[in-house]
Amino acid sequence: MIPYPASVHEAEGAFVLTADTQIRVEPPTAPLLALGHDLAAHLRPATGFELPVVTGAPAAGQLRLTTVGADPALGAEGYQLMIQPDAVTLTAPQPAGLHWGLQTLRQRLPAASAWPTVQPGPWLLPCGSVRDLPRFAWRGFMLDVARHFFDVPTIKRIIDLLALHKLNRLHLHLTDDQGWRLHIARWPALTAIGGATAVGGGPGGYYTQADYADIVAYAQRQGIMVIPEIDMPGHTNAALAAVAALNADGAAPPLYTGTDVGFSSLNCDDEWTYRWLADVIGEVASLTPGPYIHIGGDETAATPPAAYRRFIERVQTLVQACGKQMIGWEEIAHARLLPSTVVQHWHSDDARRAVQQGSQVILSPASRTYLDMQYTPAAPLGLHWAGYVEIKDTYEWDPATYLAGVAEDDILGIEAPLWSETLTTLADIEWMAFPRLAALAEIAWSPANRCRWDDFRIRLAAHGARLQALGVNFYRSPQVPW
Ligand code: TNX
Repeated sequence: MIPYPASVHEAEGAFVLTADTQIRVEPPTAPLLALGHDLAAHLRPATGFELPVVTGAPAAGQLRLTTVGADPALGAEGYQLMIQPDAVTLTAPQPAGLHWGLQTLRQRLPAASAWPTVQPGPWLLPCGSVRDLPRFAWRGFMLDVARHFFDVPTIKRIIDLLALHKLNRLHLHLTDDQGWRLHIARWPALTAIGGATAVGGGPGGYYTQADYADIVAYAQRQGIMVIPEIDMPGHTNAALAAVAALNADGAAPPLYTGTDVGFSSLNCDDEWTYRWLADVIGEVASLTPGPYIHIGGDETAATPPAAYRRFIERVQTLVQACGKQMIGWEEIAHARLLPSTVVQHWHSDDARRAVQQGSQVILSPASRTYLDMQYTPAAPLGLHWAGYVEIKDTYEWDPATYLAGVAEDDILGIEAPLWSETLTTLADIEWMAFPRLAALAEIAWSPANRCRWDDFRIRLAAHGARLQALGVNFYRSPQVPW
């Protein structure tokens, strides 16, 4: 099981999944019925069993999903799983907890249960009980869809893999120098012009608002919140190329297909910039059911520092006016922040300033969690400005002691970003993300005293068979006894 549950008791015997097994949900509400059907859909291909979802009186041989009698101390995401010879009972106060418990249930079955075609079985669930809830509320993955664009089916596939690992945040880096990837109705040139290319000069692409709503809804059904990032005031060449009036001299620069950073900036002293931003942030907010909007704020070598601070404070007010909380990369801690603003650490000690201002922090230390770092010098994909990041590097650190002046209570959670300068396909994404994302998921979810590398690498080897069954193109690290 990855991430390893907070507490596990093993017992004798097993529940055997057969052609007669039913899935029973109680009470029969729409979210619980949907979870029952999800479970059946996961297990049907490999087992060949129907696994009907029923709502009547309990009977022997059932997989039961229920909120009845759940311990409220399990919170928004916790669950209890009891496996006995005659029944499997998953209990949680909230549907989200049942959803995470189902991922544990899937992982208690043999890896063969994850294949898309019928396998021989038998389908044994070892008896025992699990009581589980997450360490951190924020367990994230970021994908850069700006340097290279990835279509909706690719994003949905990634969402499925995040859910399997109990990750609950998908941060989409939607804009950068090389591309603007979300349609803005009042400014269609942003995507028509700014979305037309990518790193290396490919065709680019963008999400319509319907595409984006589809992603958000698909993620929501899997317990995952989507966080949109519109990066500013730097990383804005695509916007500057699309909307000439954003430039101080009124002249749009050409589109950019290289990989330099820090050369573009919005004009922070022009009121027109803020009127345009109010339109953009307003539309993004209206597409966002969650409470957060990420405004980037990183690597602004082309913005004078005082103008940068004023800019961040004004944008914070704009985000707040839309009823949202602002998130920004660590550089924003140089501005005056509201306590509700969240700061994302990536490589400096700016996060300490954020904590001193009362903000919470998301930890994404590049040398640990940047999934775009090469595994080794021989790895064909990735960069190495923060070093080489093997699976053990991603696993073996404790968020609570990582940054001086940033304690466990200051940490909203952790997130692994995947920047896409060198990545063009789903296979590339999977190879960079897995298995490092499994390591990140465990340190985000499991209690610190359960996170032991020697134990994790053995479980990861077994988990590899499951990833293979799911068709994931993962890196066979020599650190793991596959
Ligand atoms: C730094 S991390 C960046 C990105 C790059 C990344 C490459 C951060 C906030 N900015 O613009 O894509 O390094 O690893």
